[in-house]
Amino acid sequence: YAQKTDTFMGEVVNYDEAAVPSYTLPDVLLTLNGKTVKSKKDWENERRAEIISLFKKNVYGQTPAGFDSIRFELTNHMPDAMDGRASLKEVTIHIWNKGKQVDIPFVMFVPNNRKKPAPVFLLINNRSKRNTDPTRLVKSNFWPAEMLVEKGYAIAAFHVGDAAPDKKDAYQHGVLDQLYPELLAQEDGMKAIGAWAWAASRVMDYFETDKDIDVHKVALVGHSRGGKTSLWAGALDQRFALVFSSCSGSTGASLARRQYGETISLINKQFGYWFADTYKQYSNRVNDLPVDQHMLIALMAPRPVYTTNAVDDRWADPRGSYLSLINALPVYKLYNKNTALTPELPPADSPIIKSNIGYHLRKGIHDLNVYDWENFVRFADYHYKK
Ligand code: GTR
Repeated sequence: YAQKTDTFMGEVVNYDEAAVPSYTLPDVLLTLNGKTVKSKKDWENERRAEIISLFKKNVYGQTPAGFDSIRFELTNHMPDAMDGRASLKEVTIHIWNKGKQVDIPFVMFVPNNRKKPAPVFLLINNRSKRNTDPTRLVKSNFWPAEMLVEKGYAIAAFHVGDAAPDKKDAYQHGVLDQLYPELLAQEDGMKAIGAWAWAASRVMDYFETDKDIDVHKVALVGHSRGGKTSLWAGALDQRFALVFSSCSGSTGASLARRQYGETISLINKQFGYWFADTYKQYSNRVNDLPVDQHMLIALMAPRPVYTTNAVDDRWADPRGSYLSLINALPVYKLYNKNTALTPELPPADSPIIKSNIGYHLRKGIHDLNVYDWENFVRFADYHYKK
């Protein structure tokens, strides 16, 4: 017996499919001045940029134009980590803008047994740094580094807190107040998620300088709030070849208009500091939002994208997340990119791998675990033809 409603922060939370209101999604191919996009050229030259600016203005906030300089400092290098199977690199990225500086450290293991630069998975880590322990005294299913190395992939991670602390009273202390104070003053300026996505792109800047890494095979992974971020970062920065989003839910992969589980109103109440202030105006009028999350998925096209849900994670609305994928299909079709998506949400533990849009619904709770990573690797193997 599953409860059909709940209350949280003074609001009713709907978990009843029958109570999902009827809604009309904004047409991903229809431009603001009423033109239907029919070619990838029109998509790329017109509608794609329009959708990015709608997400900036109304959801995730405006992003910075650039910075004055960047430097990568190798702070630790162990060529014989993991019993000789991998090289450990710890790098600190120093970024300067208008005389101020931010340091973003990250950790990476690169497999030693290879003849070519390695493809890499970069995790946007929103949990404790213990999960990405460079010493490997702590091993975590959230970042199963040994398994990735064994399968021929490099694995890297940075922590969100080094770009913007994940706290409502402290998120500004980092990228925002140091480098881009003007964005903090703007009603539609980016906040924590914007800063985390920006940091993912700075790690990408580093990969472009490291001959051990195949820059054409950089996969971005995020879970939950990190999964919202991986989608937004993948939309903004097309250097990411593959994007994985685990249990990202509201303002990630799930359609807002379904109002199932976490709503815009609830996420703004609890986590307003992740999004632009302008997002608050949609708390009680979701149907006025000029975007919905299928348009975020569409921004990945023609690159492969993979999202997940967990059966017990109704808060993240698994069906609403699957419907985002389905409603992003028109853009993949412009590129003649086929998918193996079934019209309805697939059963639990039946991953869709051989497809430009991949998906699985996993049994169990809201998490990112070895089962998820194993399927991410299968998806990458398939697309990289390994
Ligand atoms: C929840 C939040 C979700 C999701 C999650 C997480 O409390 O409501 O949107 O981001 O946290 O990041 O684990």
